[in-house]
Amino acid sequence: MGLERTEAVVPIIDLARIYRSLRLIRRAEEEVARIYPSDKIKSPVHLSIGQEAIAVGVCDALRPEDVVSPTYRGHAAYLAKGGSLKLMMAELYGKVTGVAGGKGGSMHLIEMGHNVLGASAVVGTTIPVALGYALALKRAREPRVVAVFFGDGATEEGVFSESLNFAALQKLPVVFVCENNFYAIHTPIPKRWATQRLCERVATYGIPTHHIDDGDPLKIRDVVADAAARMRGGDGGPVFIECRTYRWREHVGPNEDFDAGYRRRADLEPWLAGDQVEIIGRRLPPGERAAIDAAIERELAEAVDFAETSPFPQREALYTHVYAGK
Ligand SMILES: Cc1ncc(C[n+]2csc(CCOP(=O)(O)OP(=O)(O)O)c2C)c(N)n1
Ligand SMILES: [Mg+2]
Repeated sequence: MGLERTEAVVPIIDLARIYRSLRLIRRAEEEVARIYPSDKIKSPVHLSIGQEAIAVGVCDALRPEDVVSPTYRGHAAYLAKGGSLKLMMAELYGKVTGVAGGKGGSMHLIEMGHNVLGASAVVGTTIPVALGYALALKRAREPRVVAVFFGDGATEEGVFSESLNFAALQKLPVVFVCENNFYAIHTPIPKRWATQRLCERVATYGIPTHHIDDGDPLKIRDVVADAAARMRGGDGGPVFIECRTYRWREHVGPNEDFDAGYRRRADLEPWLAGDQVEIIGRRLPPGERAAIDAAIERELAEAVDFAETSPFPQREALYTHVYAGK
């Protein structure tokens, strides 16, 4: 039998912690966008401004020993899981102090100290890797769970369907998190899917599904906390959450793109009105919120300074980390 849902297995909701995480990610990415035209950031950036609440809701329900598998749009999952802002910023600058020694960039964040698996630019490919990790955890009987993030576009890859089947069959402790922002680059879902009934499709594999429309991090947290408690008790297989969301900036790069012809600024308006950073922020006492904001600005300034003053890797670094063990 699975564990009952108690405070012992589900951490208490701490709105200040959730707000801090949301605000940190928002401000970090705004800062990346501000710096980007200077060309000091050497890596393409896929910003998740507007989508932060999904990673925050998921990660707030996890424990430090749990694992997340982000995508190339992965700053939010990395930071929400506790990854260092300084080391991320240095990575974006291509500096040797970055999380991947300055050789991975924004799309290849990795931080095993916080159980953040390496991200990849190749759509869908991290899903089976996350499953492999979950299989290893299950075989070792470790009460840990893996949350794997991917976009709506990734659900079109064959490996997504294979992974659903395998995870359901093996009852793997995996939380599948689809960040459905309605677009794969510039192509909207109606041009890609015959129906929008993603959860129904996933349910046919024997996986419980949840659909969250407004990006509310507390609802997302609740679903993940319940699922994780069941998985830790050895009594739960995978779960799938479709979180609808909206990408406020262009697919890759720091700018808005409402003049690109594939979507309208009016489509953004409801998402601005439903901005979870604001919604959660308004629930805090103003003084507490201001103190969190001020601390984040200090942390950001330190991270940018760290990235700017760190050295680039040496030429010899080109020949390391090419093959495993070297
Ligand atoms: C296997 C593969 N096919 C195509 C691409 C090109 N590509 C990069 S991002 C992307 C869109 C993916 O959309 P989605 O999964 O919805 O994620 P989002 O970018 O919206 O977060 C595509 C097609 C790729 N990187 N890898
Ligand atoms: Mg998408």
